[in-house]
Amino acid sequence: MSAKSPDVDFDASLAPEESWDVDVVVVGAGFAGMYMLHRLRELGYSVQVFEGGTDVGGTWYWNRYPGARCDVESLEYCYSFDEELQQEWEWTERYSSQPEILAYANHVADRFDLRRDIRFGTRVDAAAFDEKKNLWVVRTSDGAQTVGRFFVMATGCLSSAATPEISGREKFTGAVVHTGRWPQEGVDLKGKRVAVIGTGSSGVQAIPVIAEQCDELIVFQRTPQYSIPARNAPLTDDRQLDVKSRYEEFREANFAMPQALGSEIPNYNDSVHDASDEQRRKRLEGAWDRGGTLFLASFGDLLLDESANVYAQDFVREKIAEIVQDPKTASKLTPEHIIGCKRLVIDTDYFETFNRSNVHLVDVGSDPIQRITESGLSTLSKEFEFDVLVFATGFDAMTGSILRVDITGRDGLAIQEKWSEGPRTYLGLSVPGFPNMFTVSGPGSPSVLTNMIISIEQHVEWISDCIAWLDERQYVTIEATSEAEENWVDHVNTKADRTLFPSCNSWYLGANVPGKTRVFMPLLGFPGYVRRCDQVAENNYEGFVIQ
Ligand code: NA7
Repeated sequence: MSAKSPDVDFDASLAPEESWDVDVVVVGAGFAGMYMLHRLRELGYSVQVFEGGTDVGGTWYWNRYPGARCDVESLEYCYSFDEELQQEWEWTERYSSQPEILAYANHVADRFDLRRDIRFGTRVDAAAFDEKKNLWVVRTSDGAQTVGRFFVMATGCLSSAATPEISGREKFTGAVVHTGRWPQEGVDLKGKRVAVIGTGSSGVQAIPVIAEQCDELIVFQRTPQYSIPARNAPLTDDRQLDVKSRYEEFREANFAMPQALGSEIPNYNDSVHDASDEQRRKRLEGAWDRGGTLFLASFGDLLLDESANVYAQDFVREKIAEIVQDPKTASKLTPEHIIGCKRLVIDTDYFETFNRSNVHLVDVGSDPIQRITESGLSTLSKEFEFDVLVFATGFDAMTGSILRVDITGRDGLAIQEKWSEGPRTYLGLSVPGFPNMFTVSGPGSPSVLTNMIISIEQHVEWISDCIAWLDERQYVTIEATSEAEENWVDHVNTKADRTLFPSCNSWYLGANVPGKTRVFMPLLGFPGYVRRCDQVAENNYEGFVIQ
C-alpha cells in the first residue's frame, strides 16, 4: 500500500466531527450522472454532481464531430425508468444523431429539474476517503471542497480522449481537433484540405460527412476496419407507435439479451460450420441488408471460433472489393484481423466514400507517420499538406476518466497504484480499499458490450438501493473484499478467454494506449451479470464488508 498522504485534507473549519455537505457526490453529468442524481433524489438524498462540460450529455456533449451517431437503435438507446418520458419523446431516425441525443439529454435535465444540483464547468481533481470520519472529501477545479458520505464516479467509459504523441504537433499552423472534443462552435471545413487520423467508429462516421463538406480529404489509416452498413433511415410512425404500445414488454425482451439490446433481430446459436454455402450466404446477406452491429449474431460461433470467424471476415472483404472501385484502394481498406475483436463499426457510405475523387487513403500501417510539420505531416516516404488535422484516435477507455482523478482510499492508497497492473473491481462497481465509492459501468461490468443506457440504469438502481439499504440499517461503510475482487477478475477473464475478443489490439484491452496494461475490461453477458448483482444484494451484499 502506498504511503502517499491523501491529496485532499479536511478543511479545519469543518465541524462537527461528522459534518458533510451532501449525502452523495457524483462525478459526471452524462446519462449515468443524470440518472444517479434523479434516483438518489427520489430516495430523499442530497446530491452534488460535478461536470466538466458546460451542460449535460457527457459523451454526447463532447463528441460533436460531423456524422456522430449512436450504434444502438433510438427506441432502445433511451432511458426506460420513466414510462411518461419514454412515451413523450419522439425519435426521428433508426439510429439517433448526436444532436438529437443531446437534445434528449437536455429534455431529461429540464423535465426532472436536474441542473440545480449540477455544478457545470467544474472538474473533480481529487477525492480522498477520510477514515476517521468515514467521509469522502472532494476537491474541484474551482478550488472548492465538498464532503459526501458516498462518492460515485459516473465518468463514462469513453470520455478521456486519446491523442497520440507525434513529434512536431506544436508546429502545425492549421486547426487541430479531436473527434471526442469537437468544438461547440463547429469547425468550418468548406474549401479546406482536411486530414483524418484514425478509422475506428468515430473516423468511419466522420469521414463520409467531412468528405462532402471539405475540398480535399486525406485519411491516414493504421488498421483497416470491418464496417457493416448501419442502414439508418427515418423512423416510421408505425414502428414508433408499435414499440410505444408495448414498451415494457420490448424493454424486458431486450433486457434478457446478451448485450441488453436487439431482441427483435435474429440472434442465432447454430454453428456456421453446419450451414451449407447457400445457407451461410443467405444469413450473412440478410444481416448485411438489415444493417447494424448484430451482424455477428448471424451464427452462434462467429466470436468463439477463429475458423468460424473467417466466414464473416471473407464476406465483408468481398463486400469491400465490390464497393470500392480502385483495386489498390480496396486492397488497403481490406482488414485481415478477426472480425469483431475490435468493436464492430457500423457506417453510412464509408467504403463508398473512397470512390470520391477528393478522398485519398494513406496506409500508415506500412508507411508510418514520422512527424507533424508546419503545413501537414510526413510519413516515412512522403509529405502531406492540409489545413485541418482531425484526430479520430479514440479514448483511454473505461479507466482513463477514473485514473485522471487523484482518488485516494484507505491508508492513502491511490487508485493509480491500486490499478497499476490494470483495473480490478468487484462487479465493476466497487474497489477494495475505496469504501463507499462506486463506479457506474466500471471495468469488470458489461458496460460497453451492451446498450449503455440500460447498463447505466441497472448500475444506478443497484447503487442507490445499496445506499438506502445501508442507511436503513444504520451502517456507515461498505467495501468490497479482496477475495471478492480476485474471484471477480478471474470471472471476467474466464468469460473473455472463451471468445475471440482478446485476440487483437482493441481499446477493450487498453491496447490503443501506449503503456496501458492489457486487461480485457468489460464483462461478457448482461443477463448473467444482472442475476449476480441481484444475488449479491439479496445475500446482504456478500463479498462486501459492511460496518
Ligand atoms: P477507436 O475505435 O479506438 O479508433 C481509433 C483509431 O485511431 C483507430 O483506427 C486507430 O488505429 C487509430 N489510431 C490511434 N492512434 C494512432 C496513431 N498513432 N497513428 C495512426 N492511427 C492511430 O476510437 P473511436 O473514437 O473511433 O471509437 C471509440 C468508440 O467510441 C467506438 O468503439 C464506439 O463505441 C464509440 P489502430 O486500429 O489502433 O491501428
